[in-house]
Amino acid sequence: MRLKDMVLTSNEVKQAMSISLPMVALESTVITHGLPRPQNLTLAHDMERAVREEGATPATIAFLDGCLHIGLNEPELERLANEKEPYKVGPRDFATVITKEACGGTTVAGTMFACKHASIKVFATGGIGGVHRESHSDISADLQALATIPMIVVCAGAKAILDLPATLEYLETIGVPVVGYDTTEFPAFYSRESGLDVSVNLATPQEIVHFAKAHWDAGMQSAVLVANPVPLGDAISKSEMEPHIEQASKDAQKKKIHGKELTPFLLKRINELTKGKSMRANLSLLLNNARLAAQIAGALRSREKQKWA
Ligand code: PSU
Ligand code: MN
Repeated sequence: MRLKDMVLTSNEVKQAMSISLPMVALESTVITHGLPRPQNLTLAHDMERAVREEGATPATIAFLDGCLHIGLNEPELERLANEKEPYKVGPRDFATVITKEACGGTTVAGTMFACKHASIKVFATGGIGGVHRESHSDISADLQALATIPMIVVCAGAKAILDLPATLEYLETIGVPVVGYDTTEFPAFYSRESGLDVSVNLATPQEIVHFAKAHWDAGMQSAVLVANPVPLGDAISKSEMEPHIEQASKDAQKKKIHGKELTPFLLKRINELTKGKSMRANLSLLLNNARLAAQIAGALRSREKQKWA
């Protein structure tokens, strides 16, 4: 059996693809592991709505009963958000969920792999994974996917719980350009500032598409990472966040939490320590990224149309 035999594409996505409408992929680990219930389902709806409002079609990607879904209908989305023990599905877990006929949320890396299969070029997430502070050998599979799958990924930087300088060095090593959207500073997820530089600063979706095309025309096979800072009103300063992140990191080490449990544990613990403030920033940046990704998908479509006109 080939992957295509286990892929189910929703009617909405099929129709949109048949007439080449702009399309934005959305990941689902944020639904299954990143946010508590019921905020996870509300967020999933809000992200899809944000994409539609900008004139693009959302394709939320996830595993249900061992099948890889490209686009979920309403009952499927509700089921995923309420699933008791969903898997967190990175590339190494595809065979596990397929053979167990299980359900799971796809990570950034897992979602990118699905996008490659479905020929979706634009993807929105919250923050990518990277090199962890707790252990430099815990490097997210997201980085490997960014190195090898040519598409545009919109995020609010890497998650602040990571070692950001090490993550940026790694991105440079694997040839992934980091585009600051209207900023020269690499955003740090909850915060707009990190003290670290992006590789290029671009101000419009059209410029981002132009840049990505140049990257791929030059023969590169890697992704273009767009870093979109969290909206001002919901941003939390780095100095306010840092003690909470350090505390959460200490707690994780004390509890010997590692591997795929580490990121969900840290996000949850930080939400407790900030009394819900970090989750508000997280929700806000997710919507902001969905909007920008939809605008980029629109610009990409316009450019392709011009090319064939
Ligand atoms: N962004 C969020 N919340 C999340 C994630 C991203 O706002 O929960 C998820 C993504 O799916 C990402 C994963 O791929 O966290 C990274 O996990 P790890 O460090 O184990 O690779
Ligand atoms: Mn990890």
